[in-house]
Amino acid sequence: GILSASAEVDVVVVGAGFAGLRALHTLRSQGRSVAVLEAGDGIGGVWHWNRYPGARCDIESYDYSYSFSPELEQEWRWTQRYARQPEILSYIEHVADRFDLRRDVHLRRTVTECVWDEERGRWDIRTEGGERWDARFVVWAVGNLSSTKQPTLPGAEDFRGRILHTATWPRDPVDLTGLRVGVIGTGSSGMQSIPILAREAEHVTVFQRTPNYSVPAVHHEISDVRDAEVKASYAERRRRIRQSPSGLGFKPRKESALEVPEAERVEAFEDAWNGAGFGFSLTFRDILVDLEANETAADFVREKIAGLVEDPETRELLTPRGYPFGAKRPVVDDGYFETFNRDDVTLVDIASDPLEGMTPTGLRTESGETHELDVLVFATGFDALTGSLLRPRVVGRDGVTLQEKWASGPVTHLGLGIHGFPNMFVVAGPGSPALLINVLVGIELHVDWIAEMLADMDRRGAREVEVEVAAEAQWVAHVNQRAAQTLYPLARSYYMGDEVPGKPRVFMMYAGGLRNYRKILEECAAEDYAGFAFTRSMSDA
Ligand code: NA7
Repeated sequence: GILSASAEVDVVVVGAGFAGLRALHTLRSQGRSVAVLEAGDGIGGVWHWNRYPGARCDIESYDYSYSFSPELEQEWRWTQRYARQPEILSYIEHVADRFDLRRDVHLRRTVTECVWDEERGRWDIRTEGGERWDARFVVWAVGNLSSTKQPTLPGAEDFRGRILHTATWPRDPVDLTGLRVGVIGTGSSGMQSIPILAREAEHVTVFQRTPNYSVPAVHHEISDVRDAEVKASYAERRRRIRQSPSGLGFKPRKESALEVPEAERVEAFEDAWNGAGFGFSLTFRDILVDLEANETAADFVREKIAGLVEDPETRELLTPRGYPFGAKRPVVDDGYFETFNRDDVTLVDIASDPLEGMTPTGLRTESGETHELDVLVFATGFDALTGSLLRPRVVGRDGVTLQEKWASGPVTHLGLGIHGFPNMFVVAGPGSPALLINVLVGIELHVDWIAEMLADMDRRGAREVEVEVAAEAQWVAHVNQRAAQTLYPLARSYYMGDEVPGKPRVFMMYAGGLRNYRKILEECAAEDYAGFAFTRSMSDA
């Protein structure tokens, strides 16, 4: 393409989801010029793309929202305990209008290259359309679940039906009336959409590789009384959540699951099952760290599943075994297991009989069995956490690319910065608690911390900031050590990089919890940004 002259800004933010928009708002209010480059044709990130039937957040609406503006908190009226995708997207649109964010968001700009210019101390950013941006800082806000993954099935090009992916679901309504629908994948996207697809379609066939643990969402509409109640003490609610281990309202008990009598333990699980949603894994303090304690939770869930599914063979196939509860992200579902009691829903176990390919009219497994389909839905997830960061060509000092730097897994200091890539930050990505906590809390923590660091750089007249190599090595070791204290490595999941064949198997996130992480960030800042090196401005040098 023809390269236009580059546009100069202080900061380029990549991505216009929750993280990118918060970065824009905060950095712009410091007087910086900011350009947000967004690949999609709308704002909202994950909530722009994931329009599949049943798409919802599994964290409560009041907590999965911005906390920077008390006025915004008071004005916005959530209608559901767990908001559906359209409601979250309209919230994001409202925020964009209310804070006049759109004028600095540039849609349909896929960043292809981002190269550090050593001499000028600036980033040279290029988009697919041939645009160039020249920025002092780059902030990656590309999301952890944004590079979609779709397995290649031989013969797919001959399939006469329609192929859809949950994460790129069309804007226009999809009419499934009278159609035979296949779904591959039983993560959150599959388990949220299957009950709804089953109600619409003629027949649904679910192709399951790994059964998942799930906890019921227990949805409800939010009454005016409840809304007023929350809004009367919103600041207190936010404060509590910021101090919590995972950014959820749910309070973990202090005991081990093993030190309370069985009746009390079951009662605690029962309570959590009937309303805690994602907080179920925090019912006792050691569910995610002690295998024996975990087994009590896993057993409880397995028994619940047994009570929900009528057919013994289907029940057995739907029952997760052989890996701990919560070691791969559990689902918060709404009627998933009961859906298999319908006679127009079939479960196919592709662990024992893997998919071989597609025919013009359906799917074939290795045993030669065929399944006739009009529509095939991929609910096969994402190249998580690192996928979208490694897609563009990011070139730091000495021509080293991020792909080279991260060849054996993501390496960061505090999840925020990377040695060799000065003046560059990542929001709520690998090396941070990211998806192990309420990501909205993680995003706001990061953006405020980065903004504070930039203000500090202004004060000291620093031109560049870069992670020190020793600090980075220490952080990676600490992240690994934290992960080793948990049960996460015992499952095959995107937490460990298992979701993409050939991806390095390392734990991707900081597992020490929000409270510890916040303390570490605060201490780093208080110790004059330990682990970060500043270069004086040219005039001072
Ligand atoms: P997930 O949670 O990564 O789930 C993907 C599902 O697709 C999972 O059941 C996978 O089975 C299955 N899958 C993936 N690739 C294949 C292939 N090649 N063959 C068969 N089955 C496959 O993605 P979601 O979109 O559901 O949810 C992502 C996050 O969004 C979720 O964690 C919440 O944070 C919200 P597997 O388990 O790998 O055997």
